[in-house]
Amino acid sequence: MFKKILVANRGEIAVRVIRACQELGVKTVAVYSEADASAPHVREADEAVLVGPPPSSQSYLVGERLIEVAKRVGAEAIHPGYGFLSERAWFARAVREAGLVFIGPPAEAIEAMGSKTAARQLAIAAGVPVVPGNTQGVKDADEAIAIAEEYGFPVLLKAAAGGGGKGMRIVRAREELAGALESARREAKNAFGDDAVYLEKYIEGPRHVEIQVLADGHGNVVHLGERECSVQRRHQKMIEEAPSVAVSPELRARMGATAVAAAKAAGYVNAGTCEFLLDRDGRYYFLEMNTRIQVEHPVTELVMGIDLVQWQIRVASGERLPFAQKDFTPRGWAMECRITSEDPAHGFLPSTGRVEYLHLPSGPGVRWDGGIEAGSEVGLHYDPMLAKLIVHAPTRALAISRMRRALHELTIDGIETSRGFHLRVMDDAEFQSGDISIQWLEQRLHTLTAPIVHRETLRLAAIAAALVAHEERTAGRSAGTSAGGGGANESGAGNTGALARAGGPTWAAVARREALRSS
Ligand code: MV4
Repeated sequence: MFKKILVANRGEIAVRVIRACQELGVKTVAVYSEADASAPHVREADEAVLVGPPPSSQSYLVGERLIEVAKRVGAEAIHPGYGFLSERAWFARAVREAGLVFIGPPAEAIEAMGSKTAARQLAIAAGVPVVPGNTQGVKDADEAIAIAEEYGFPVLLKAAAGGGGKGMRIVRAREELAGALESARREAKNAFGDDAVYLEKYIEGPRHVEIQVLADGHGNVVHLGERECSVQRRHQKMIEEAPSVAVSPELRARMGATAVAAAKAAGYVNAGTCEFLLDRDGRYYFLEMNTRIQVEHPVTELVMGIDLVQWQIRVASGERLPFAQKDFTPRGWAMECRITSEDPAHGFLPSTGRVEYLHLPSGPGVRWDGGIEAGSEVGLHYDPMLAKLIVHAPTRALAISRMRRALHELTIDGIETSRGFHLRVMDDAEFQSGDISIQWLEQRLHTLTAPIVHRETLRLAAIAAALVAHEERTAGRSAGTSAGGGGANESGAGNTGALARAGGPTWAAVARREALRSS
């Protein structure tokens, strides 16, 4: 096992990797930008090194500097987390050439999966089902029209170098194809420096289901079942769960075997994820492979009872996987809500400021993977995802109740977050039924983010306001203008207690808890 690992990331995933290292008895070195000097990942690590100014292009993305730091402090390996340098083949190669271990797949596997057309060719050669379409960039509009007519409209134009939806265009009719091809090319060129675009049949209303794989350097590859990731907005996932209501044990075994075949074909080692579209008839199509640990890995950890980040480190140090495929059957249900500094009431606009107060949920089946604390400054330099709230329960319905309970326990003051949005999803009947697709959230967004002011809520708010006003008048009469903090607290507690007794329903309990917490 390694003695010391450099964690080339920030936020919750840096903390997650540090925790895994602590449990393995491995020392950790954090790196940080000037904006992160007092961040939790810096404090939790055994050592920390400043690597540059706030913009990630001058800090977390400067691979050569991170490698230099690793060598200087005597780290033997680098864990890249997700995002940043995690899927840059050149970085994985540079780490290896510096005599260090990259805790992730070989550079060659990153490259093989990095080009979507190359990944499709590799998948087809391995007998992995892909969406009907071509595997080379299209030459021009005439060729694109010929291919589209072979498969039938609608078709989807995709950037060969792409991923994450950039350079994608749905084309529903022949007349639209030339224009769409032009704009897809422009977008692809801008985003990836490569204007190659290919074409697939467009699958309507599928689910996004992905399979976790884990491979060691001795040829052993297992899959750890699926994650359901359909609740997403603009290619940003919001809620993930494991297992998926749409995946039977039989389908899990088939999709799992497919993911293992794709991983083997790519010479894959370490943790990785194969993304699939699952259509309404239960047919599945390989989309791409994510060659990193993913944000949503905890839901798999909870249902499979395995620490994926520890196993990333173990296989990178040369250990063999001790598991057989039959060791992995999902137990219960896990669900994750991404807690972001975005304002759902205003189109998910990024929110910035200081976390003035933070109360974390706990209790049975609740896990918080976070990178913030009270006092943290949330700016615009990095991703708005602050933390993940993950629950585990025996059934999906109980996981939803548990998530609702945990979201109620969570208080984040000072910035807007996605908390309230998640509460509304948990209360949504369609979400509860599990009948969702990748289009579900965007179709439903309006109702999920519209202000809700029921007549009854208004009436209760008016009663509460009257009671508070009365309390203040009474307090003003009995206490002097220099009344101490203790007195004010007592009267506050008594007041909300009275409200809770008077009101009865949940609004009063919620108001009481929130008021007591932030006072
Ligand atoms: C598709 C598709 C429908 N048909 N391909 C989105 C990003 C990239 N990973 C591939 N994506 C899609 N490819 C065909 N032939 C729909 C999507 C898609 C999507 C996929 C997974 C999760 C969310 C999505 C949101 C919009 C579109």
